[in-house]
Amino acid sequence: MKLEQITIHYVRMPLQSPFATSFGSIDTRDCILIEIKAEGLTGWGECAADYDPGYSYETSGTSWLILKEFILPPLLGQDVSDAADFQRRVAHVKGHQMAKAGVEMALWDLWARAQGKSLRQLLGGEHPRVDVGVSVGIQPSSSALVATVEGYLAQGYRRVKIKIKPGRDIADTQAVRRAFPDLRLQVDANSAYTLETADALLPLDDLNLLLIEQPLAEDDIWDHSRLQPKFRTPLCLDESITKPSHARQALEMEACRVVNIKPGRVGGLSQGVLIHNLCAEQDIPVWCGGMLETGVGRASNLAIASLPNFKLPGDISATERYYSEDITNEIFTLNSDSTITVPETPGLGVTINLKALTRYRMQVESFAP
Ligand code: OSB
Ligand code: MG
Repeated sequence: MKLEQITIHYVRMPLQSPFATSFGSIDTRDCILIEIKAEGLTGWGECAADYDPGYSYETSGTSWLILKEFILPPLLGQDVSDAADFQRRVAHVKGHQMAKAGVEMALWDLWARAQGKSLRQLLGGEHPRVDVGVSVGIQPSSSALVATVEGYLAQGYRRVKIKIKPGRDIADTQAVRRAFPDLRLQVDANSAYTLETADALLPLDDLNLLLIEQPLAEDDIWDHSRLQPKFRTPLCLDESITKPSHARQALEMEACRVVNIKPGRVGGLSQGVLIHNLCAEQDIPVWCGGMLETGVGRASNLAIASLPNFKLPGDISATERYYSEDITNEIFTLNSDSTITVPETPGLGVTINLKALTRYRMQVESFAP
């Protein structure tokens, strides 16, 4: 489709409650929404980069710059036919996967709308609803954590992930396990340990966890391969996998036994599908991570999570877990079986609430050929 106009919207959304991880705490979520007009249709995408570089080197600020200077100009006025074509056109930009992924998402929305198909159909997703869980930030105390988890269980979530960091790891996880002996439970360290300090995590091996997510640094895939044999619990990589070749290398090194796929982190939905397929061939289960997305990114996550090798519940929670007012008119709710229904209308299956968009928008810029 010939891309006639691209608009980038910088948005700051107030979170329902502060979200604390090993790399910091936030009470607002910044993101860039990408709007592309082509052949009478409009597609929307979301760039998942955070305001600060705690999770990844990419930030909403760097994404804004890279989009404006290097990714959007060569696309304007061009006929971009499919994801492979898009990836070729942005291959001159090293890294900046989240900036690329936001544009790819908007293009998928356009391509799907043009064909009258849902994104799930276009990606080859099979499940009309997907298993989901909730990612719980670090709380003021272990007892506060147990109470927060209890609240989510009362809402119907059947899988919980808790964030950990040095000093807030074993006791917190033990407290949750003691309170909920049968809960599907996993932990996420967001790379807060080193190969030397990660021995502190060994007691987690007795807590029947689904997985331990990203204990070591992003660029320490090799060290994860040294750490995994010390645990019966599967390690899962998040930050380390920023492209399909990293997934292949991690599996060759046996650095993990589960992979977290975030389309944003890996450069787009097409790259997420490639990693999904690679893991499926090797019997490595994957699941869909989250980045506190608005309804736009959430719709995209639901579509990819409906592919068959997404064997573990995703970090895709109901809208109300994140925002009291979302940027989309559609609100995602939790079904009684701890699933969320994948949108079925053409494209991403969501529409933008323009009032909310203008309320939360800090900056907007439009580009045409
Ligand atoms: O590591 O999975 C992560 C949120 C922002 C950045 C990184 C992560 C997260 C989450 C939240 O865990 C998942 C969600 O969107 O519910
Ligand atoms: Mg993670």
